[in-house]
Amino acid sequence: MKTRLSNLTIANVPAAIPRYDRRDVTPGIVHLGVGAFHRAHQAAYVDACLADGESDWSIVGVSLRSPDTRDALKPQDGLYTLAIRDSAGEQLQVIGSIQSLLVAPEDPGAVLAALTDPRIRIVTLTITEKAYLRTADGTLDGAHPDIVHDLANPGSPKTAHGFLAEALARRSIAGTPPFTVLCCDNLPANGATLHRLLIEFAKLRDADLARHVADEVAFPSSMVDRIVPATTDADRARIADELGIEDAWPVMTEPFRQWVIENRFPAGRPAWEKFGVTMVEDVGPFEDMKLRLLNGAHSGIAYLGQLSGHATVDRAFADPSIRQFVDRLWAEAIPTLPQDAGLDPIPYTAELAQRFSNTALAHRTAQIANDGSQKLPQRIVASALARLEAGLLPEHLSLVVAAWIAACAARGGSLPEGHFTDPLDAALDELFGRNLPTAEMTTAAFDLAGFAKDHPERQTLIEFVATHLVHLGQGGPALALAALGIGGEREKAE
Ligand code: CS2
Repeated sequence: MKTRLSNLTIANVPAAIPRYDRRDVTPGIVHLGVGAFHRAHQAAYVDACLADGESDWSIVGVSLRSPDTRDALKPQDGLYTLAIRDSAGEQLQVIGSIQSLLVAPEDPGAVLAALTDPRIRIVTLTITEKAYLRTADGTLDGAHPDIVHDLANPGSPKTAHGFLAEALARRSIAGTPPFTVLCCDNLPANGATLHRLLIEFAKLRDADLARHVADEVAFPSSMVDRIVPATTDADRARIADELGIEDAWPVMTEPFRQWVIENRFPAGRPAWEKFGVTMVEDVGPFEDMKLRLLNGAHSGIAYLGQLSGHATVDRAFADPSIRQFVDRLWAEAIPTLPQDAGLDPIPYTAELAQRFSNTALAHRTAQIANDGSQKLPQRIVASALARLEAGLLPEHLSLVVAAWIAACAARGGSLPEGHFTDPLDAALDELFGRNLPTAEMTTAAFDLAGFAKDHPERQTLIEFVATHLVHLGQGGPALALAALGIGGEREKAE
């Protein structure tokens, strides 16, 4: 077996290594959800700041669920390789900004101790959409068992809400200024959303804490972007060969990266702007553009790709029908974006097309297909409803919703069982088992996912989706696309 990457072995690896003495850095950030995305994105930006001499901003990485990341990285002193890949080749960089790793279910007290450490001035989060525990109408799911648990056991929480609320309460009692909470998940107005949810949670504990969270804690919103496919065993083996030592969990990514952050950090922050981060007053327009154009297209590629037998984004995007569909999807979504924000979606989508064509990433469509019920509202449904409100049709956007339903239903049939997962899986399986007529089934799926809840255009959108589902059922994506005049004659579907 090869030697393991660590502080002791790093000096000779043939990769860029941290240009600072890791013994001199102290923690300034706790990150909740220390998965591959965080390690390819925020941790890389912080690494650059540490190398620039800002030595009091290293990261305490917290996993809220599984010990896997800690188990892989602890023997490596938190070090890991970031492999930046495109058709030109691969660039390896060892990242050193994660100084320690905690696993919340094993030791919630240790996580609270980190969060109440006065040196911690920022808490960042990438916990995925579903971990915000919202009901279909977007409010905090107060009946969720983990929320119920955290309200009853404030000293040993399970959820991000429970940890943040308890830590903020303890800091307030101790006279330690609050940390700034920086949400980095793909939610619209992510900072404001988390702020609202945390106030709701705190209200269930006590009114003073709710007031403290409302008035004294900053929740800037941010838009994060970097494509990060899940690491495979083949990646691990290749990186070990290239480094000459073993790295249990290297992270794969693309050259592109973007981070746009609202500049509200009362307790201070690293000078991220020196390394390409854009600090703004209002991140809204950037977020909408990214969610609706990048993530919206990703979900379309994922579900149509799954139904068409394309395992990776680049292969699906190389399919001329899917490519044409994505161009039309962008054309539908662009008019729903804020027009006066000074952002130009045309070069943006041209760059997206290049990024989706990156054959070195092998970004799996099944990975993106996970959690559609949590992702589609902000990626697809919001643009579809905006179009309907403006008297415009959402023909292509609505096909993504239909493809989501069809791909979910295909698992255990033309797609492998459990090929991707969704928090609604049990309810969806039950729904599909009822063999309802398409229109009723679509309405029931909208009810379950809370899509377009109480929106005046809901019924119209359901009808678009149901029509696509009929085509998908009769002739798969080829027929559904042909009905849109893509890859065949419109008449074929009529
Ligand atoms: C993807 C995102 O898995 C998904 O749902 O759409 O993770 C996407 O790759 C990132 O948001 C890119 O920044």
